[in-house]
Amino acid sequence: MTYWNPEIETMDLACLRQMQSERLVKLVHYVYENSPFYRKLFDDNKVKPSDIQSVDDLGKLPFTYKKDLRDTYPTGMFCVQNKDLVRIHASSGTTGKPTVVGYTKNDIDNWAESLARGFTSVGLGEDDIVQIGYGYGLFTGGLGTHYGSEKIGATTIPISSGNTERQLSLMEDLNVTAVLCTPSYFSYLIEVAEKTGKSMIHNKNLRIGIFGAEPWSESLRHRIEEKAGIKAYDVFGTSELSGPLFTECQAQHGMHIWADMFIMEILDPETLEPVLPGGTGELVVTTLLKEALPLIRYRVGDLASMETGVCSCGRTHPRLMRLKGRSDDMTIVRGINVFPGQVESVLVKIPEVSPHFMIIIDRNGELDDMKVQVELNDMASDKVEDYNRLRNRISHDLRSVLNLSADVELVNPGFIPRSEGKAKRVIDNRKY
Ligand code: ADP
Ligand code: K
Ligand code: ZN
Repeated sequence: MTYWNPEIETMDLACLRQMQSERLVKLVHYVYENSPFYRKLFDDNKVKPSDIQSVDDLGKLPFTYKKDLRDTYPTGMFCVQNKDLVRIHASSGTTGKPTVVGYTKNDIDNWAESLARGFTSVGLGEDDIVQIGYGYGLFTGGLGTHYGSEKIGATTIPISSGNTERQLSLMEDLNVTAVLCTPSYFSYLIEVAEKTGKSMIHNKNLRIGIFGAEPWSESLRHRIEEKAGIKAYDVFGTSELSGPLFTECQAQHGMHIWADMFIMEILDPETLEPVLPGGTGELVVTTLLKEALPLIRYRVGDLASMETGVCSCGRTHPRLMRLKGRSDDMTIVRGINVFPGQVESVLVKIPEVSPHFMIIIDRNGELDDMKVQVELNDMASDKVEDYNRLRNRISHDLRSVLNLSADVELVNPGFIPRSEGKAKRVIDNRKY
């Protein structure tokens, strides 16, 4: 078993907790002294830094929100002056106005450290050739994973997103061993490779994919692993926390959240109390080491669950289980919660369709109508009776997963727009 930082990664839980307490105490003084935003937040909530003596006092601290970043746009929550900043990124604003995030030299190092641990945990090292298909630029995906990959000494190819033919040819010509991009883009790469007659499975060197930045399902993992002949791992992060940060280890059972750097809470969205162990709730994160933009009890906006036992890989740090989707990505149709991931998990089990789909919601009088456009692939037959049978099967499977009936429209291969980054899965035409 190889670790990047064995002492920290396998540290016993009591020591980790002690470390968290010490860092949390320092953090609350740091933000109070260095940021007018935090000083006011603490004062308004009648909390003094001296009230916080250990992680047990975490619940006394107020929450922070994406809205705070927007209200103080661009840099009102930063705790350092310009001379200490070495980088700025901005979120793509998938769910609203963009936000700006900043980094000191140490912030960049810790971000890379977090990924170096994760990349090592899936078996990557200095002999690997890593193709980075996340977007470079203001989006954190490209540069973030780039620094992590270089940190472990892997040969890093900064191709960025897009340029599909080139992705495939470089992968082959340079004997790439690992690819990083969104799972939807990788599915598209597989599709294009198949069209040109060379399935990725013939690419003997490729053994690892690290996919994230958007929700994806366990069934899509199996499909990708089978079609490309690789091991596929999940990676999670958000720009506010730095960018992509946490990956699964070889156990493929949750993404290790490095507890020396972050405190993760899973809270009941109604009561804001911690959920029972293993339960689903809102992900809330406190950054212990960030300098430029520390976040206290930040409401990330994702629904998640965590596991805390020691992992079979020997790492003691808690694991964030596969995410269902953002709490604000969830669509409510006729009173029922719908996550695009649920639709995906149905479709990947059906050989005649591709995992590209679009959910379209309209309002018909008082009722919501949900339509799912599903793309056929080359395995679909063109006989009418087969076509109807396929539609019925998809409708039936969707109903049993969603508890909701949806109109299924089968569309031709290539009909659904492909994205190079995060895929758009829902068009909501309802007027509110
Ligand atoms: P933006 O908010 O502009 O989309 P971010 O890159 O910060 O930019 O997006 C972070 C969000 O992306 C997370 O809060 C989460 O909803 C989603 N996300 C990232 N990685 C994953 C993943 N592995 N599984 C599910 N969702 C993910
Ligand atoms: K190398
Ligand atoms: Zn593990």
